[in-house]
Amino acid sequence: MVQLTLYIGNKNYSSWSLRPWLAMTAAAIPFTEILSRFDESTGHAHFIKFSPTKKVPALVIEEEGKEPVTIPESLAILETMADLYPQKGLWPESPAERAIARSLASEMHGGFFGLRGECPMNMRRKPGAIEVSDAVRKDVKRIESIWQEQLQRSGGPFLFGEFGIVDAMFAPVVNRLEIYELSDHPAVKAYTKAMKALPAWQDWVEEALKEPWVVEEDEA
Ligand SMILES: N[C@@H](CCC(=O)N[C@@H](CS)C(=O)NCC(=O)O)C(=O)O
Repeated sequence: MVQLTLYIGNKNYSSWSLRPWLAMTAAAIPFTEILSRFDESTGHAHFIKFSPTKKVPALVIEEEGKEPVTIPESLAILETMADLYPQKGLWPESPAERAIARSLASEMHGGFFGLRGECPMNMRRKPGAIEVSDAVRKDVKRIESIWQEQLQRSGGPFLFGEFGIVDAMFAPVVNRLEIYELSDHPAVKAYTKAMKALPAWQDWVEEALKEPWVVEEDEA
């Protein structure tokens, strides 16, 4: 039997931590969570104890008789969950749908730099618009079109019907679009409603709101 330990940064701001935590929690995959706070004063030097990239999230997989394995990349953690728990349906079943889902998850993982850079995830922030660049507006347009197309194709409530990896990848964007009032597109409204109804999302937010730490650079 495998033992999974997921290291995360915090719940208010750490968007990369949210992704695997949300998917693993929503899919009822058993894991131990270790919250290791950011420490800007040292450049998060202590992360090196569990993450070779000095970033979170990091997943440690322990299996009897084998060397522990560490995965310090969110999308690779999610892929590994799909491998270890194929019955959880974290990717769509059909190869063609799975290919589209993988493409969208990769697009999120390796793109949307405007939105990610200017509009940090912040669970406790009250909604209010900020000045944003054209790059952010372009990212928002692309996200609106992905969500609209996928909700239409799948019938919702998530991008491929049931909640899966691709939804975990886009989850932090739901918060960003809402708190910076970046979109009033109907697909964004519908998807936000579905995400916020997820018990795993509600658990994450509840715990985020209890955190006292303030990261100035993430307070846009
Ligand atoms: N490509 C990584 C990105 C991870 C990442 O940037 N994590 C942030 C927190 S959300 C971090 O650890 N930042 C600390 C640093 O950059 O030193 C992934 O997908 O997991």
